[in-house]
Amino acid sequence: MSNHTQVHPINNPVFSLPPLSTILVVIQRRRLIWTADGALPEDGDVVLVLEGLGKSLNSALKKLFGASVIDEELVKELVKDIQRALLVADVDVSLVMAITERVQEQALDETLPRGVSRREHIVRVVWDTLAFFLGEKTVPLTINPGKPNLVMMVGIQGSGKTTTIGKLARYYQKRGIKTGVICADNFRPGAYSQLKQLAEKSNVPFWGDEDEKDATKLAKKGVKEMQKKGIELILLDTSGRHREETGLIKEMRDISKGVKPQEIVLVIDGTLGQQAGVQAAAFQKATNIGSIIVTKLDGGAKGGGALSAVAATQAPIKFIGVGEGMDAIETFDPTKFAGRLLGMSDIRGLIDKVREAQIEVEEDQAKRIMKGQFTLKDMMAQMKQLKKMGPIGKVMEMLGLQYKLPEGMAEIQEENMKRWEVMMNSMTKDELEEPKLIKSSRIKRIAKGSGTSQKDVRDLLKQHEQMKKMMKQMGKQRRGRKGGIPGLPGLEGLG
Ligand SMILES: Nc1nc2c(ncn2[C@@H]2O[C@H](COP(=O)(O)OP(=O)(O)OP(=O)(O)O)[C@@H](O)[C@H]2O)c(=O)[nH]1
Ligand SMILES: [Mg+2]
Repeated sequence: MSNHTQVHPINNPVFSLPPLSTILVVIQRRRLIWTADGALPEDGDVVLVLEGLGKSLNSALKKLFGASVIDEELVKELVKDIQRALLVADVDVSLVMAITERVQEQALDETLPRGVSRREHIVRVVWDTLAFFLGEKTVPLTINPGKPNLVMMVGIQGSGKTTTIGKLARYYQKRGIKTGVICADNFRPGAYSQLKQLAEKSNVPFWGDEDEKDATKLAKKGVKEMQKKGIELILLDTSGRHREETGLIKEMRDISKGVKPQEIVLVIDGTLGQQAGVQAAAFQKATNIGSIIVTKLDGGAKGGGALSAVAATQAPIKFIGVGEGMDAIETFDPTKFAGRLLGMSDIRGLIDKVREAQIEVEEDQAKRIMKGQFTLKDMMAQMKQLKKMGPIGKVMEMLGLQYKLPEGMAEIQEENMKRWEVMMNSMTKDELEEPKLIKSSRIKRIAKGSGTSQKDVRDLLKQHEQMKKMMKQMGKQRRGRKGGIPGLPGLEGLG
């Protein structure tokens, strides 16, 4: 879990630095440090689903970043650490071997892409490998808007079908899809009222009939009712009746024949560990399972095993359940998920973006800046690079930066950045290299030339000075290996 206090500097009275320079510094800090010595975020965005697994993978990678030399020995150690982490998370042994072999093979691969450090390369290999073994990226449920789309949930007793239906109803309702739920579980007492309550909470129509004993008839009637209401997404809850698959699969087939769902979703309990894979395979063999939802990944230590085992059956995992609450559901994106396991929210996205924009900071430049030699020209270059990477808010997200900008703040900062750029464009080359030259007459000239006020120019200079100081400090801390920007509560360890 993140230990960041979520006080945003802007809202923090102790914090006196202008926010934009701070944001720039924080963003640059991460990039520069990656470039200068390839450091990994101290804890990053580790709001983990599989906390244990994530922590141990993260600390395995940290070793990599702490090491002074990267050689075969170190890679072997890293591979061992990863193996241990995966095995403890109940990942199947053969899968663990396959994963780590791949890492070992590629980690010391001689040809590094341009501008990628060995450390970055290894992180990426680990990342790619995990994502690869977690399966393809899937799309959420396929829904044709304006038409009734019937999705049937199946799964053994207690796997989480009813809860998941409640979550999905809310998820899709929020996204503007008219959603309704049907209870076709005439087996478990209380099934009717359980779903009814969930539906009421999420404000979606519910249909059920406690007196109807035939599940197929129940389902059929329900679907008709929902169609009458013009419901676009009909979620059909079925009974889990059995602890094992056989009897359940028969009932499932009967209902499915009766109502012809667009998609059958198998709900599997993630605390089953590797056994979840066996179950997924059995269902897949017997019926036309369209997708899988793995639940209860918030709890037990076995989630890693469950996920990887289910993924290994090639069944598309579309959502994961991460709690009992109605919002505790997430779409499953292997790449993102692997990143979270490693403690970074989207390193691949970042690396790709950096490549795209060709904004590799030269190592020399990074080191120079962190020694405190930071000119206005550097600042301008950084802003330009930042702009190419996308909106500030998005960039921060990609970097796994914890704090969220208050509503509208990213836009304001972008406006500020534009103004800075105009001012800098009115400066001479010498001034950009040596801001100390900029005294009052020059300030006047720059303000005039850029259509801004003298105060604006002074502000810019002040902010540049602050950034310079902060960059230098961060360089010092880096050398002393202690994170944190002074005066920036909640940002400790972001480098
Ligand atoms: N922690 C956690 N609990 C969950 C999750 N999903 C479901 N549960 C819990 O698991 C239990 C069973 O969930 P249900 O939704 O009733 O399961 P079901 O598959 O409908 O069960 P039957 O109708 O008896 O077959 C409930 O206590 C849920 O709160 C999850 O993602 N995390
Ligand atoms: Mg149920």
